Amino acid sequence: MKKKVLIFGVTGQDGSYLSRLLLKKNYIVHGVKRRSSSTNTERIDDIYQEPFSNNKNFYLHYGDITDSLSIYSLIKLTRPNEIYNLAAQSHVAVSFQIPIYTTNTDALGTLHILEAIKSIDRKIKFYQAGSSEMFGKVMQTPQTEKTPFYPRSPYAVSKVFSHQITVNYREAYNLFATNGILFNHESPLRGETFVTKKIVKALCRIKLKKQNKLFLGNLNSKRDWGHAEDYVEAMWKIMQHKEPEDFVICTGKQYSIKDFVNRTAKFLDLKIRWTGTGIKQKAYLNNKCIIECKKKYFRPSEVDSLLGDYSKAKKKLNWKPRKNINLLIKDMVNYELKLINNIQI
Ligand code: NAP
Ligand code: G4F
Repeated sequence: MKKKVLIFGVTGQDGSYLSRLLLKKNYIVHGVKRRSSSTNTERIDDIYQEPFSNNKNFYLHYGDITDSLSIYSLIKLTRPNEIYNLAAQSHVAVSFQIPIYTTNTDALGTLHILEAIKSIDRKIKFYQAGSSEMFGKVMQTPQTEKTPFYPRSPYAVSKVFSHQITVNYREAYNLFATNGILFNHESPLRGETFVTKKIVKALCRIKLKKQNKLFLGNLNSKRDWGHAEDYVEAMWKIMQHKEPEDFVICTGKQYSIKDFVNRTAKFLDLKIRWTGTGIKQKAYLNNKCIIECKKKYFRPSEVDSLLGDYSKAKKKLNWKPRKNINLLIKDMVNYELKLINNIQI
């Protein structure tokens, strides 16, 4: 019999890649989308597009992880073998502006799902989308599964709650409940306001003379960036492991935001020149200023440096990242250029 999966957050970057992976692995995929006044299914429309195509292995349901009854009903209706909780208000900077909403979704939402599993069927496997943001003001480098958490935003604090409650339900009720501690992962489907997408999109548009300037925040923070396609494979492997355990998923390489800008500019053959330091940094192309920093993009408390160690995942799951930062940039730039050119037509 085919395995069934229920994905919360199916309309997001990871939801889209995970759905494709699991459909290829012959799963029946049930995805949960939120009611929205405008379309929010662009990332999965090619899998499921009524009435043009009707993928018999892919189903969408309305739901919201802050609505415990809707979660309970969906789990009862679909009776999945595996549940992936990818749903979240996933923007760190936004979490400072809407902290209570973020906590309701990113912390309590997880508990609603775990409670439903506990009362419906304790054999359902559960994956929680944890984040390297939980390491925050890092206590050691590189970060491993044993590194203590020091969250620096309402988003990260909520994710720490979700991580710990997942461990607690595993220990207290013997659930197959797992945490992936994923470092930043990007792709052509990355949300528009995350820094990599913002940089790639703007530099492509500047190259094609469709935009004059890009405004950014802190250029000095460092991230360990991987490709979402590689990371959803890790999620699946975590769920197939014989024991429910927690895993750090990362590349083990670190770059600053400025490095990311420079690599993207180089790929696009834009010869940029920097001046200034801190918030006064500016980048010039042919003596025209194309990048400036704005205070509004800085965070009340920043995570300066993230760098992971994926030794445990390599040893126990036989997982390692396939795409490095250059392949990631190539993938994102090519997608963006194609999109802009299609819009031109
Ligand atoms: P994303 O693109 O922002 O997707 C988030 C998904 O959650 C969207 O489908 C969104 O629906 C949905 N959602 C938000 N609030 C919801 C609610 N109350 N009820 C139901 N669904 C809701 O995020 P992502 O990059 O794919 O990340 C997936 C998960 O991994 C998130 O939990 C994120 O926090 C975590 N994570 C991400 C990274 C990363 O670098 N990408 C790293 C570590 C952890 P709409 O489409 O309607 O907004
Ligand atoms: O792209 P970001 O917004 O990602 P951030 O904050 O690291 O969070 C992402 O990764 C986490 C995993 O570590 C996920 F859990 C989370 O859901 C999300 O996917 O910002 C990256 C860095 C930050 O230091 C930020 O201050 O880029 C800096 N930055 C500089 N200028 C900017 C900008 N970030 C954004 N979003 N926009 C800017 O203009």
